[in-house]
Amino acid sequence: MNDSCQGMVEKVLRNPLSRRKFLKTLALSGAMAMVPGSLLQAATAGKDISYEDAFEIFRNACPRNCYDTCSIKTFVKDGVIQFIEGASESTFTDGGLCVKGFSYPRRVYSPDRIKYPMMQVGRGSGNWKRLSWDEAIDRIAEKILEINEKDGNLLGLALDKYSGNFGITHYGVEGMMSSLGYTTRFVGTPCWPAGIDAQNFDMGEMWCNDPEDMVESKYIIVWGANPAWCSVHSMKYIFEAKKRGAKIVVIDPVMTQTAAKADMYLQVDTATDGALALGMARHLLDQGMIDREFVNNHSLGFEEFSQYLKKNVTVTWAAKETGIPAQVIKQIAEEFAQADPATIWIGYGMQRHVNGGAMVRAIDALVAMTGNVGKVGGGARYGHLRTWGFNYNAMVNAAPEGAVGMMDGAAIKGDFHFIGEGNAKFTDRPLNMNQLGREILQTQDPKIRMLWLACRNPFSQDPDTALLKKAFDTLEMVVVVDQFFTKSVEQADIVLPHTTLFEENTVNVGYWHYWLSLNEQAIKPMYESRSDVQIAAMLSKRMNERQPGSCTFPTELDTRKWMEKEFNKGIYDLFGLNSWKDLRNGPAKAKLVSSAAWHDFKFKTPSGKYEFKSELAAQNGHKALPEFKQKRAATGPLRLLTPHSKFSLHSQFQNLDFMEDFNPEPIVYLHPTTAKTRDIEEGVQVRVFNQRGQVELMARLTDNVPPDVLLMYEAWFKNSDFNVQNLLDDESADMGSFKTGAPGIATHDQFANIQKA
Ligand SMILES: Nc1nc2c(c(=O)[nH]1)N[C@H]1C(S)=C(S)[C@@H](COP(=O)(O)OP(=O)(O)OC[C@H]3O[C@@H](n4cnc5c(=O)[nH]c(N)nc54)[C@H](O)[C@@H]3O)O[C@H]1N2
Ligand SMILES: Nc1nc2c(c(=O)[nH]1)N[C@H]1C(S)=C(S)[C@@H](COP(=O)(O)OP(=O)(O)OC[C@H]3O[C@@H](n4cnc5c(=O)[nH]c(N)nc54)[C@H](O)[C@@H]3O)O[C@H]1N2
Ligand SMILES: [Mo]
Repeated sequence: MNDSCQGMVEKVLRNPLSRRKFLKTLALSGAMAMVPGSLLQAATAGKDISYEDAFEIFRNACPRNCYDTCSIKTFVKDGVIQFIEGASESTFTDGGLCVKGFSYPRRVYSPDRIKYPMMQVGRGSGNWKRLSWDEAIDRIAEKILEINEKDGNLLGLALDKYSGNFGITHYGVEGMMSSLGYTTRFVGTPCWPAGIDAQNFDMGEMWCNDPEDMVESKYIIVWGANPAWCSVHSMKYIFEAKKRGAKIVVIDPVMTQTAAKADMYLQVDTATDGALALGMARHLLDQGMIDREFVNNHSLGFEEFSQYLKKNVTVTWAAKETGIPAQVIKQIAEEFAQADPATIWIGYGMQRHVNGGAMVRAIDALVAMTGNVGKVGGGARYGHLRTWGFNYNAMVNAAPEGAVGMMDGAAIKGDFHFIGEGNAKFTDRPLNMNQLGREILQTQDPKIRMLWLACRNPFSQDPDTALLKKAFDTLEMVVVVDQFFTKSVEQADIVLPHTTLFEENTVNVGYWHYWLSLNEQAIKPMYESRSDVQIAAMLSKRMNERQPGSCTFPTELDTRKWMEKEFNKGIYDLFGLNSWKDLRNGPAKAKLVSSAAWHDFKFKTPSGKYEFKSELAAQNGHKALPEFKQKRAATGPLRLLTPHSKFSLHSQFQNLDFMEDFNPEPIVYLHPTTAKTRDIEEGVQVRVFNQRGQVELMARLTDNVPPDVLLMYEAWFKNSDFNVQNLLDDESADMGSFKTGAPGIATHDQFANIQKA
């Protein structure tokens, strides 16, 4: 920003009204991330207004399932949120939020919020009647007791919860279920499980470098990720690395906003990335461009991997598979191997395929054989859970005396489930979250009678809407805890109003950066909303009133006390805190020994080394080596990609008035040649369809997408029937079961056709 621009900004920022308007404009234009937090601070600090005096300031955190998990500063006057900003104390958030983050006040004060507990007379009818909390909870308690009475256990009660809010205390929902008895749990994750397993096989754990150390990289490949939209705060590190001379390469079938900022963009054929990585590996082997020191001392099975490459892989073959010219494959392989350090950001979008886990393993191998694992500025970056060592006291609840469950012991595996301790004899019943409809329809003895949805919106986020609807029709009661009348709420009997992040206390960490943020209650709960743990306490109270001893969850609960109880010595030591109260001064960063994951080369694999050859992978039904795995055979003429939008986080945010202004309607993007063969012109209404269903929306022609691809972004437009899930099936990804208890989902291995509406 130049001086005169800076002066103008300062002037605008001095007036609170124009300041807010300015921030709003910036936020909505997506330019906010470009304004340094320090400038916003400098513009007001010690000048005409000091916001410390004018407002009560609270610490908050964005609890959405997002790389960035932003630290927020909230400015309140007379009990009303006036505006929010990114916390400047976090070098990651760096004083800025994303376009969605800046819309939060519109979310809190949206007239569309669910205000009271309500009951729908006839699912899908829209005939909602207000209930008191007492009536709502009583109906729910009655149904739970009825199920126990009928079946002799509570396996007919199922929980489906995922990532609506990752605040640590929200694991109280799982605790609530455990405290009722043994129930059915939808396990796994629709998000990143194939890659998690892949990294566990290769390195023994998913662990990534601090994203802030990307500034040290000399070569960055962003492989199947779109941080310009999905992790806006990471872009400053990529830009800084570029400024210091790094080359940025983006590999994606779609020419994304991230690709537009790169030095080089490779439009790879979808789901052929494994071939590309292996082709690069073969070329490096031929050229002798291998880090022998790493391979010899810290890895296992490189010889077998080399043999595999020599026998099965050529650059010519890789070029044919991927659509990337052989010369380019050789060039980026050599550049990657020569740069020191070089890193690959392995995107979650890339692994949502039937061969997604295998592709991640091939890419990991490329990073490892060039000696970039364990290096500052290097790394096969995917994600981490190293800062998640809380107490999870809200979920540690024993089942009531005499509760009965599944007999086959330890049925739920993986690190990602928060389930009751159990009692040696019984466990919960795990089902695959990614096949919700199918599982509800198939499960018997006992059948699923009642479903509890919290932090989860399957009718917007799960495949095959028609199948899901059929499954929900078999359920006797559906309870949804949410903030808005979502597509899933439309299919519920009872809806309970949930607070927004500003109305409760919790604590947040990320799975990408290493920051910890407090989330303080900044305003009173709006209307009659309550948080997930408060609802659990209300339910426990009523269960025990109706049948003493039927629920072990606490019956009274203060969200702040529960937040406090989450902290322990491990967390304090890791973040250098004396007390959680220190976080009132701002978020804290983990005191890392090194910014590099695996800096000590002590891998957590069975051999303690990086495993090019993994027996564990073989034991789990995969190839021991990171071999090529074929993509899914097409089930329709065009591939359908439905990745994440700039304006929404899954089903959240796009329903707010700000977003509707900026992104008023859904769009399908297709290549002009594909459009031409179907007589489709720019801007016309089209029908995208396949065996499962259809959607109608506007067509946009662009060569940013390849000719074989239809691209539309997942999102919930509240005034439209548009739903990408009408078109998806529930095909599984190759990996995920090992660490998350269920395979991932092949979200991007979907096919459809298109014609004029
Ligand atoms: N087609 C397609 N489908 C996809 C994907 C894709 O790329 N394409 N991506 C997949 C991925 S990566 C993910 S992570 C999943 C996400 O799937 P979900 O986790 O289901 O998605 P969200 O829309 O983020 O959140 C679900 C609901 O939680 C509610 N909520 C927010 N805060 C709270 C709270 O504090 N308490 C309660 N009880 N509810 C709350 C929100 O209002 C929202 O309705 O979707 C997957 N589905
Ligand atoms: N604005 C915004 N930010 C978000 C989210 C959001 O919904 N909106 N969601 C959050 C969540 S839960 C997640 S999981 C992350 C997701 O973050 P990302 O992984 O960055 O995002 P996605 O949109 O899922 O997919 C990224 C890219 O993968 C590409 N892709 C699909 N198939 C292939 C393939 O076969 N090969 C290659 N090379 N690329 C492929 C898509 O074209 C897309 O551009 O973002 C988080 N941040
Ligand atoms: Mo996700």
